[in-house]
Amino acid sequence: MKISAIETQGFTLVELLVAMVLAGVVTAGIYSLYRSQQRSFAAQDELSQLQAKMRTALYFLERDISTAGCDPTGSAGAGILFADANVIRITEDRNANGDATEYNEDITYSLYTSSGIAKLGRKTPASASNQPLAEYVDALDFVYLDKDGNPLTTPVSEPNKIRSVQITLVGRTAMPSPNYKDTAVYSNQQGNVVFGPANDSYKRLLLTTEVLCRNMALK
Ligand SMILES: [Ca+2]
Repeated sequence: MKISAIETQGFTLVELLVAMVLAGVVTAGIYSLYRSQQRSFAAQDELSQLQAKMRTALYFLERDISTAGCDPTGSAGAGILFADANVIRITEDRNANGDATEYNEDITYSLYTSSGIAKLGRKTPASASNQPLAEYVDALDFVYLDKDGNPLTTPVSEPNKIRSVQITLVGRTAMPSPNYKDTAVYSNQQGNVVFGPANDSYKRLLLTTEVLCRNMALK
């Protein structure tokens, strides 16, 4: 009688199987939720990295271009030396020694490719090689405006007429996002397309600003 009582209180094989299946379903559900959360965190991380690198790149561009032509002695010949739609070369005599060809004084910005990755390069001085400011940059676009705010044809034949520069950057995440397709067209402040549609799985960010070149008004 005692043994029989224990038997009736135990699990049948069917009950055990049902319990195992239920446990399996719950575990699979938890794992699936965990995976999707993990993917979501990774995507968030990619996006914040993209924002950080783009803001840093734009900060350098703004800082250097806004002080182009700084020439305290008036003898360094500083200014905007080359102004094309995707390349800019500026000089400034930061240490006021009458020479604007030194490191951090003669600066060229352009896109270049190394190890198969498109990068925004900052080259200084002119004889140096590109230093990467940001990776996975799809577009770097400059629009040069004269004193009346009219765009100058590029490459600008008379860079001394430049009073402000509209800078537009398009960058993407390093990793693709599953189930995402970037069909967007990216335009500069003039409404001209600078990139896209890429129709790929990378998320992108466009940053644009207009920089006043105060020293250029003194030319
Ligand atoms: Ca100098």
